[in-house]
Amino acid sequence: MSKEQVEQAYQIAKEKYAEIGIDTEAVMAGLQKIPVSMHCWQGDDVGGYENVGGSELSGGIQATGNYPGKARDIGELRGDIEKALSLIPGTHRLNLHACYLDNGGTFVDRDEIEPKHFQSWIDWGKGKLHGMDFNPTYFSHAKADDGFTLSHTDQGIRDFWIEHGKRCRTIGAEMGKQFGTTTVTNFWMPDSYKDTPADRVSPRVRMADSLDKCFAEKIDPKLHLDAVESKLFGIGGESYTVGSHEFYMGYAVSRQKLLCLDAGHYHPTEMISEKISSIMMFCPELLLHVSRPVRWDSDHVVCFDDELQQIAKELIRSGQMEKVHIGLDFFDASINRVAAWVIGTRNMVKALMFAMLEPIEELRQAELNMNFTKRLVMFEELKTMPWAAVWDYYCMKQNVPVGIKWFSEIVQYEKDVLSKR
Ligand code: RNT
Ligand code: ZN
Repeated sequence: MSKEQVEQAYQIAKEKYAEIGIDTEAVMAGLQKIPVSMHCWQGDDVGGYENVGGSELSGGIQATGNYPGKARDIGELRGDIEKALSLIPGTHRLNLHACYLDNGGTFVDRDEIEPKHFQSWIDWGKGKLHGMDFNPTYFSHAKADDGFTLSHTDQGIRDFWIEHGKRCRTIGAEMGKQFGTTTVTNFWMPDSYKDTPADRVSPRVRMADSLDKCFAEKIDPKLHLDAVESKLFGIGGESYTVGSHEFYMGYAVSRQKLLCLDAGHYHPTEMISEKISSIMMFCPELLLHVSRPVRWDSDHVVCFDDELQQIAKELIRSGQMEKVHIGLDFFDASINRVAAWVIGTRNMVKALMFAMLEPIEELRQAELNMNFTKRLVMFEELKTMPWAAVWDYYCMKQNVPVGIKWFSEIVQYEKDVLSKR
């Protein structure tokens, strides 16, 4: 499509939306202000650069596939992230894991990391990113090999991981300070039993106690916020997960922390879109790990499916986007990794735009009047409104490729860069 055609299609769409009371210009202006936190770990299959040549992934998560071209070092990863960001409309955030530290080639253990090990990331991100988010890495480490970290029976191991958590908060706060936007540091621990436990209580008591120790230091919430992430099960931890949904919901509400809802961490018919409104009533803010579960895997590339659309609608309808932090969490090693980032992140932004194009007041009114017929009629008609023309125009205005054109850039990048690795 030529520039003129994109504009023509947009003009028609703009008029159609105006008829139902939607100002597409305002939608685009609003959309531009919503950053998505793109996760660094799609680029190298969650390996990190703590050890030369990457680490063995543990903690019940798996990146499957062996597509060539994975980023072998920080430089390659940054290049790949830059390529992905150049194809995604808007200004976004980068979500880093502690194991992506820049240790200059000398091993630095998790209980020794400092802001200086992330300074090169911060310097690189300035001017490119809206900000950074952070995660302690409680997996792929000898002290996590038996499946337990902060809830371990051994006090020494717990202390090691508490120290890691504290240091990660300091690093997160430094990122928040240097970018001038709030960094969310998200705690996910794989602690779990493969088989039925005799005691479900004690590990949870130890986990809560360790987390309280990690969070003891008060940090300015403008710079930094803490989040905790639950999970249903992991590979090798099928029978009992210390950090279940109930555990973290109770923890987050009682400590006024952010709860992280990962779309892949629930029973197959349980949807996080249904949970958002309740969590926002009782937690100060909300973190999302937008992902896509498929059978046992919780981390497929985010598609423009029903659940993504519902998630975006719940967020936008809440009218409290300032309390929402949108992160992505998927890792697919079976396709071009840069393309995976672009597909998932563009879909997230696209779903937000689709949600913003909804005449929510009219829908609410129909519902208040018990006019469920009108509500259903409107939902169905909205699906075929020309929202894609608004999306194309938004991409054009943001100077990123329109439609499938972004993919030719990936094909070229694979030829020029990825295939030479
Ligand atoms: C694992 C959690 C967690 C990780 C990342 C790498 O099941 O979803 O968020 O995916 O920390
Ligand atoms: Zn997650």
